Amino acid sequence: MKMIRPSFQKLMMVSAFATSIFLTSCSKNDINSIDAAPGTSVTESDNSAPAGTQQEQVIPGQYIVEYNDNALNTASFKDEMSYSEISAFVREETNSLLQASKLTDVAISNVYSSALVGFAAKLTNDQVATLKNHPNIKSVEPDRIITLANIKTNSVNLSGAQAIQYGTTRVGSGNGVGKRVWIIDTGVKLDHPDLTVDQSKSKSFVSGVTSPTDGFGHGTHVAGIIAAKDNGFGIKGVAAGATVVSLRVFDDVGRSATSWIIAALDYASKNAGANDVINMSLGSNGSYSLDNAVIKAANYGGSTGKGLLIAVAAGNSSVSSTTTSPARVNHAKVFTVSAMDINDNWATFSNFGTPVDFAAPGVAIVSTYKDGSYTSMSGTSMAAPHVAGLLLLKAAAPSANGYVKNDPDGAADKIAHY
Ligand SMILES: [Ca+2]
Ligand SMILES: [Ca+2]
Repeated sequence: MKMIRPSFQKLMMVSAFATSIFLTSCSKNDINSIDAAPGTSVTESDNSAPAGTQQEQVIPGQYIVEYNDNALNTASFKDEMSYSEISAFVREETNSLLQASKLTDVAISNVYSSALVGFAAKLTNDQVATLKNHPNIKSVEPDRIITLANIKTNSVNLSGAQAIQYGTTRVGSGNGVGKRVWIIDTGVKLDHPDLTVDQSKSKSFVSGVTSPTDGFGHGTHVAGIIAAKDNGFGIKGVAAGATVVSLRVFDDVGRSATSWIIAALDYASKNAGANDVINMSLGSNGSYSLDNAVIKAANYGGSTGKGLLIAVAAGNSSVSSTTTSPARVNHAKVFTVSAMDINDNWATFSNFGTPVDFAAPGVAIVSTYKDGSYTSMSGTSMAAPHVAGLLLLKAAAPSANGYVKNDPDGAADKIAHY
């Protein structure tokens, strides 16, 4: 179906991943052609720099602070209070702690109440030292800003009957209507005709940006793989017709910060329902706070068992995913996903290693796009949402069907299946 030139794999690898947060898709200028379904035509759109040339840099004076697990016992009243009430409580307690510690002029940019409990703030070196020594503080980590290059796309005009994509066929699909996925990404095109977006719950965590729509062109693609409607046109998602919530953490030029991503996890933890799913087709080099926020989201609800199921992209740097957050998180409800092609062959850009739970299709995937149309993209960003769709359908770990070929770590990943 898709013709891939030999240069493909090399071009996927441009990421300076060791020092980057990434959106785990790659440029598609390497895809020679797309044999689209009947009634389709293919056009090239090649007006951007290669994806993967992202940079991650510390934001001077900006930190993510986490409380010890029982310092502010928000879990004990999380069911009685609204998200804004519980957030206000953490802000109040934080102000009290800062005052008691004689820390003045601290600008708090985020408070976290429902995944990890803590805050993000501007701090001087002396203030950081004081907080690190405070008995109620577990960690103080520099916040980082992440800048992405544009993503190249091959736009696909799906003007005929609905075309079932190979990835959906390979992993299996079902009726997702009434199920709900929270997508932490560049936003989602809110009125794409092939998607059902819950606009009231969707939210931007980007500083100075209020709209949760997709200004960059990545999150809408992820959304379609998971949840495109079974409606006779366009494509069909793995959990077709599931409701999408856009949690936007990248701005129009592809910039994010670790503190924004944690804010999105925090919001989802409190507001999601039982058996909801989070998709994270993003990552960075190791971040203790980001890993911890994912673990806390997966544990949310504790013995009541609500805890969210989370699909995470392994990353695109051909390295062990043990170097990558949150891909390296090992948790029964967190599923790290490597990428393969239409023939079950390993996508050589994909990260590997023991954190990987499943392989899924991630090469030349056609899905919904930010302008309301359809496009092809490649990356572990496209593999993770196949697994997110299965998590929605099963409310549990996917089954498996076969093993990926040529897995570089010598332990072939199971291929996710309904
Ligand atoms: Ca459709
Ligand atoms: Ca493996």
